[in-house]
Amino acid sequence: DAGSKSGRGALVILEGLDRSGKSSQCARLLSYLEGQGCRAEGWRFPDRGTSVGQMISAYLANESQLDDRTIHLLFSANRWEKRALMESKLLGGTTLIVDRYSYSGVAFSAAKGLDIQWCKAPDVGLIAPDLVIYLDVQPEKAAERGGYGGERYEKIEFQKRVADHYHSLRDSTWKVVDGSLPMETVEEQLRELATNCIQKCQEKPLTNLTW
Ligand code: 2DT
Ligand code: MG
Repeated sequence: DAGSKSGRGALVILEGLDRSGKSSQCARLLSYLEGQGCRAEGWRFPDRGTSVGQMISAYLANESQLDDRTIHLLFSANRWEKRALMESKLLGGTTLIVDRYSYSGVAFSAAKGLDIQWCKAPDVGLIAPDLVIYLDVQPEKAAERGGYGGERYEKIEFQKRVADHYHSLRDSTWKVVDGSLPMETVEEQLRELATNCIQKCQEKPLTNLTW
């Protein structure tokens, strides 16, 4: 069963544009897994609760200005400062459902024009996800969903470039889910993907992100 104490937890990442439904779906998936007796936690990046996270949050709110490479490295540092805890949770059998990870890091910074290899480099050695679910929503559709919250990056032209970069990052660990389908349909697909993943990776060792 998905909640077996014997194996490690799974690292499941949700990625997608702003307003693609990631946060709602993460919450729904988490409560489903908990209801199944599976040990699971919901995480998100940026984690705005740390001191690095507070610098990121101020930048996103346009309360501070930072050089593009500097903010990129802060986003990466914000994952590095959580790596040890992430590893111990996973090895202890807790599944992590994570709203954004290194793919957001690369897609958003590359959309500003930074070199992709340069963007990938600082995240080498973070824990590699077992599953990346990309919620695929057209930038125009995402923008219609109650609009954006006014943070930096929440502009349609920018989101289109982010979408292109996400596209080029897709690899074998990715599952693309049509995020424009009804919420319940998306939810059902995520349940199935996550449950399969949790079962399959129980006996697999953790690996590091190499891109
Ligand atoms: P939320 O709206 O999900 O809080 O994200 N971002 C995120 C980056 O540019 N680099 C990163 O490494 C991460 C994790 C995406 C806030 C914004 O931060 C962007 C949207
Ligand atoms: Mg946002």
